[in-house]
Amino acid sequence: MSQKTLKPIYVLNGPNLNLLGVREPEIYGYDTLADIEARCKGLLEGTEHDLVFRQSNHEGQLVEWIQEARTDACALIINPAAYTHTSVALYDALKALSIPIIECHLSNPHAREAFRHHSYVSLVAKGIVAGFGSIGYELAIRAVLTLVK
Ligand code: CA2
Repeated sequence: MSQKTLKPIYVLNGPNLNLLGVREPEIYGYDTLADIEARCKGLLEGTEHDLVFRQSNHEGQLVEWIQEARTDACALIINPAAYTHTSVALYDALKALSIPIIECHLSNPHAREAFRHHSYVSLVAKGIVAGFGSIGYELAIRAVLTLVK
């Protein structure tokens, strides 16, 4: 098995995204998180980057992984889910990173309830992908590959 020579791309997912493909497909689509992970992995075949793809329902766990990404990742793609709109803790953790951060959403939060219109994460994101469903993750991976080249 050959070792990849460059740091991995981290993809972190926030609360309830483990329910993807199981509940509310009219908003979030039919793909599961495992389907999305497999397609993102496929995009990294033939590159020197591995994928670290994780989901947690816990804010503190996400903070720990963001801190880990500071040293271990070349870039971070994050769908913070509801914490997008509420979490100063995630914002503070993200602010400490010097790698590119891409904010990724399945839906377009700006076309939804007013409480989804503000994002703490956007303040520190290099770019945002939203509203394209699960392929948004692949668009984010492609953006990262261009950014870290
Ligand atoms: O559109 C997105 O990706 C969101 O980050 C999804 C969050 C929402 O709070 C954000 O405003 C926008 C919600 C994730 C909940 O995921 C579920 C998936 C399937 C069934 C139920 C919830």
